[in-house]
Amino acid sequence: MKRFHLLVLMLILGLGARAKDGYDLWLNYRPVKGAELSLHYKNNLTELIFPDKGELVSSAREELRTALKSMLGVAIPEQTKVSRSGALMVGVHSADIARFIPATDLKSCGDEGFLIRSVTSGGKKLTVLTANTGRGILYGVFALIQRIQLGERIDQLSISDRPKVKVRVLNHWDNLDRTVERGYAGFSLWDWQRLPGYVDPRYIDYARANASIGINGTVLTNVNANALILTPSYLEKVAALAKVFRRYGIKVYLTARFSAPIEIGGLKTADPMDKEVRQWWKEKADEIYRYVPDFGGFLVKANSEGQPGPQNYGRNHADGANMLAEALEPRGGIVMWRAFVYDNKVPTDRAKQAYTEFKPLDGQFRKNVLIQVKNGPIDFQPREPFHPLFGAMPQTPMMMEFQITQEYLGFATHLVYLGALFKETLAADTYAKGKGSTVAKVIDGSLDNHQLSGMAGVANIGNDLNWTGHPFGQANWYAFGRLAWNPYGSAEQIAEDWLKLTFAADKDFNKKMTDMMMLSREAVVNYMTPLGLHHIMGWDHHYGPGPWISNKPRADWTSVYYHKADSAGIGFNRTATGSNALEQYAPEIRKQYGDIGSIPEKYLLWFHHVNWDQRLQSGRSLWEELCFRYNLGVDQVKEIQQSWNLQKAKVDPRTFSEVSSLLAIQLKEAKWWRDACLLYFQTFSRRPIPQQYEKPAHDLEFYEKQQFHFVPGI
Ligand code: BDP
Repeated sequence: MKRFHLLVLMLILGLGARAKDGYDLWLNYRPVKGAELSLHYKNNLTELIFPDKGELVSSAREELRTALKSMLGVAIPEQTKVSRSGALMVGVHSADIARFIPATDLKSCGDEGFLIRSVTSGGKKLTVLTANTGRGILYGVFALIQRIQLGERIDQLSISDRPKVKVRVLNHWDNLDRTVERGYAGFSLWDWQRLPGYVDPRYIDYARANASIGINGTVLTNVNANALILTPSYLEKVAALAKVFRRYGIKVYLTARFSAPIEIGGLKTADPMDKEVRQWWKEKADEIYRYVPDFGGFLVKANSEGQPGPQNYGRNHADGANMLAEALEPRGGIVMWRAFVYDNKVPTDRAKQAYTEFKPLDGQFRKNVLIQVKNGPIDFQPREPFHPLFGAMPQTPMMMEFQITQEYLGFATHLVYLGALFKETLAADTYAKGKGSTVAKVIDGSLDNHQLSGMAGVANIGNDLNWTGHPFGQANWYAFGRLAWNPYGSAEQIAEDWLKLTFAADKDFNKKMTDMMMLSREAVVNYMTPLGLHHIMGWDHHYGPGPWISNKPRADWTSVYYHKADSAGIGFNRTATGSNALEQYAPEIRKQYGDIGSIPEKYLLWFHHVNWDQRLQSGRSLWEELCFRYNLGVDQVKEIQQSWNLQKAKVDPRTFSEVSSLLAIQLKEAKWWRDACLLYFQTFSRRPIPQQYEKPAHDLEFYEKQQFHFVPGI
């Protein structure tokens, strides 16, 4: 009896084991709170009608059933026809549904959008959820479930939504041995050894989570690709995954190693102009489509960081991309060709190289090629200005690549809400066609009228029980999906929605935790790379500070290459008197950023080498401001800790203590960053760290000597 009561209590409080371990993500479907609201849902969900039986509609139906049962505590009867008020009818548009919603209303839905409407017919009130496709239905069902999770009423609905970006994909940097490059949440989810025979049910949950935020594709393999994935024994495994994901509207993509024709095809060359090579790729594409009829296409990293590519044969990126695009085109596949290229042998600023290589190729790519560009010109730093290629290639669809995994932002240990980072880039103005030409408009294709558009996020997911390592890492996965669906969405709103769905606490919690999440991104910038500093992390593994890194095989992998500290000052002069990377931006930006007086200070040292005594907006000298910022970052982590501690009563104990422990590590590491960087930069500035700040715990030598073994992610 006692045990029974405990169980009931746990159910009521939504504290089942699942709620604590984080496995259910934002889909934990807790029981609705409050009798009045429960009654409202019960009155407006008296019966369910699913007129059609397609594969995706069946997934939607299953999800809705599970969700309603769990949230309302009762199984809602299913009928073939509307028999009473409060019915919910869900189906792809058909004659049945046309009685309530005319076909013309669905024009705006496209092939992924949906409509949800409260209507009255024959004296009965009902809700109709419809779309042009099963995928639209699935997204609509998740939207309706989310409304109920958020405690919103559902009796006067008039919702119409569709994604603004076409290809919304996760990029898994997962290797075939299950290690994950730059992954900090365990090993790869893909259990290649046991596939295709054993299909882990977790793949379904992965697909559900993605579908719930509108992600419609997944690239299974690392950009540093292994050609073996394109061989039959692996394609068979890929097909098994694709089968699971298809039911949730998720297409599978693979990374294509450019030298595959040699490595697995036995050819002597991979020259994209060679007839045999071209034929090999065509046959390979046909073969893949035999295994995966709806295969999405290839993601390619070529001639970058040692990966093979068309330049090995004197050809350019367009030649390489077009060869693959041609092979995929008959079946509707696409090529996502990465612009993350730079060459140590090119004697110019690395920040300029992608633009220099790609801009002249504008207009030369086939219609089914997207150029996938990282958000900034260097490499996923805590803060970068937007990549100058956005807005610079109007004839080519440009795809965004964000990094959800926190390679440079404290791994899965630091609480950093990336919605704020993503949004900052998307909202940036490229001025490509005058004021208001935001990166979001480039990405969604609206600026230059492209049908094809895309956004990729390098996944932060592994086989950790809670998927992402840090419980708040889930918010970054969630925010990526939401912003890929709608790049104009608000980072705050998304954070708040995630908090409500995940923790189901009160208003005060939502408000305080949203503020905390928004602050977390500024905090990491301050304690790692304030004022436009970048790429000063530990060598190779990228763990912790390493501003002293120099004398490595490649100059552009060292830190001194980027911060250029000397006795006069610090920062990379990218103006006309320096590398002139600034020249790659629109005149409006050149003008504003070219001047120390008008550049936003967050980008100051990205574009200027600034004198240590230069006065900044605060009235402090550059050196003082650097000391101030590094200390501010540490204080902000303390602030985050305090906010979290105040919510103790509202979070389940397991999550509370996990986040608390991680925040304690984060604080320690924030201090480590601050002390190591300030002591190192002080050797150039030769100025004291102002009295009011905490003294570094050790001397510089101590920090420089730190060595780490078996750091995850490499
Ligand atoms: C860098 C990572 C490296 C990736 C590379 C890429 O350190 O592991 O392979 O980007 O994006 O950030 O290709």
